[in-house]
Amino acid sequence: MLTDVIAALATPPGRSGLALVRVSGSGAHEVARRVLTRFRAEPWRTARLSPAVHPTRRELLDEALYVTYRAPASYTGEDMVEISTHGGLLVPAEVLGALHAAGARQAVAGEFTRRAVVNGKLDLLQAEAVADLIDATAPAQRRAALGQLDRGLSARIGGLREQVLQLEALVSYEIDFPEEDGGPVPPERIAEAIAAVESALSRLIGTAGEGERLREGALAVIAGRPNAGKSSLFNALLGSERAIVTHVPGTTRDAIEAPATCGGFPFRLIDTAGLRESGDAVERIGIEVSLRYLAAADVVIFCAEAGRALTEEEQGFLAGVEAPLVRVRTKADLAEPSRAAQGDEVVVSVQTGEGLAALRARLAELAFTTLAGRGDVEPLITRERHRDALERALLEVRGFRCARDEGFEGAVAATHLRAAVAALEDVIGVVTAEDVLELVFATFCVGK
Ligand SMILES: Nc1nc2c(ncn2[C@@H]2O[C@H](COP(=O)(O)OP(=O)(O)OP(=O)(O)O)[C@@H](O)[C@H]2O)c(=O)[nH]1
Ligand SMILES: [Mg+2]
Repeated sequence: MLTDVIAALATPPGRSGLALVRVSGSGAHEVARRVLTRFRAEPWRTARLSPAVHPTRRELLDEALYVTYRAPASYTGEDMVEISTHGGLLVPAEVLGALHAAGARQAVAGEFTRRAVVNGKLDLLQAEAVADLIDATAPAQRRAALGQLDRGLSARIGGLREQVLQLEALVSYEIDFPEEDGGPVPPERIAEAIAAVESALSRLIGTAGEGERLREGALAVIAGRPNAGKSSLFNALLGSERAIVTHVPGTTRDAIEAPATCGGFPFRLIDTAGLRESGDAVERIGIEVSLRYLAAADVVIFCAEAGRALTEEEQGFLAGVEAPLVRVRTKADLAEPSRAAQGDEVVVSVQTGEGLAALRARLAELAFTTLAGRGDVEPLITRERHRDALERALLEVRGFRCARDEGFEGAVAATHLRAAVAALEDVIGVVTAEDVLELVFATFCVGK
């Protein structure tokens, strides 16, 4: 296991008041001592001031604040030093350079958290939660990440693992005492236990749709005829003039994507080219792109001006939409109020701001129905990695049930349960293979 001393900036380079440089590994304190002239390791976890100098040139680089940690009581589980320097481009980079000159190696992306996992400070789900928290742009993402960091998901999957182990214990009686009448454990009891595990696994797998959408942002595609006010609505939902708006129909030629938060949930909002028969080659391509996005949409926001009847084309389009749909009537400020709303339409005006809050709420409800309805009490799975492993576990439990039904020998059937336990352990990261670690930490930032 690698425990050499690593150092990296934990804050992004750029103009800022402060920056944080982290040092970790066995020998981290000695490395820091060569740079921080007034370094003292103890007392641990106490902030102290020291000049930071280059170890060979002896040039003064900064007046820094530092905190020491002793293994295993640190984020990585190793000896650590965290140095707060002044911010900006130069000072943090020079302090980091000094630490390298003093014997530290530049950390690779995610290496601090990876060491935390290897040293048992975090399980794999918690490490992923750290990355999710850093990437969070919407409050719902933060809540899910914090719940996962607090071992909410680990505990749930640990509970499932426990359930499978108990099932294994139940059937092991049968294996040990096969000739007893019906075995010491009534078969119904085993059947019930199998059903309970299967349904608990299915329930958790059922959270994957919204869970993965929560991590990635729901794809909300704005569609409608040219000039319907799509780009105006797109800009209003973003709160910035991102897309070009003109009175000329066919203004938007290409799909434009931007992240937006609606009702506390993350969305990837797409403005598209207006849908119509067009002789213009560029516009036609734009329309084809619109249709591709529509096919992938989690929610479709259909726009038509308030106060007019929908055309046959529009009605045909609406009939063909498969994703959840919000029907929006735009430019409410121009329409007569009595004719504005119909059925479940949301009437909006980007001029007055009318209806925008209602539209945001509706989008959150449609794209995150369960999450928006039930709050955050239940853990959910947010990655393909989790879903794959849980599906494997479910398949093995089903395999176990079938093997029993077909009268396989108990020990043979039980191998399925072993495999199910292994799949669940994979998700939590009880024993983690090197390639799984590589995959999980590939997307991390340096310094985390
Ligand atoms: N008064 C009023 N005008 C609006 C409103 N929304 C859009 N408009 C106007 O309607 C015209 C078309 O708006 P866009 O947002 O460019 O329409 P679009 O659907 O993106 O059009 P294409 O890109 O051509 O498909 C512009 O002149 C906007 O200023 C609104 O709420 N009130
Ligand atoms: Mg447009």
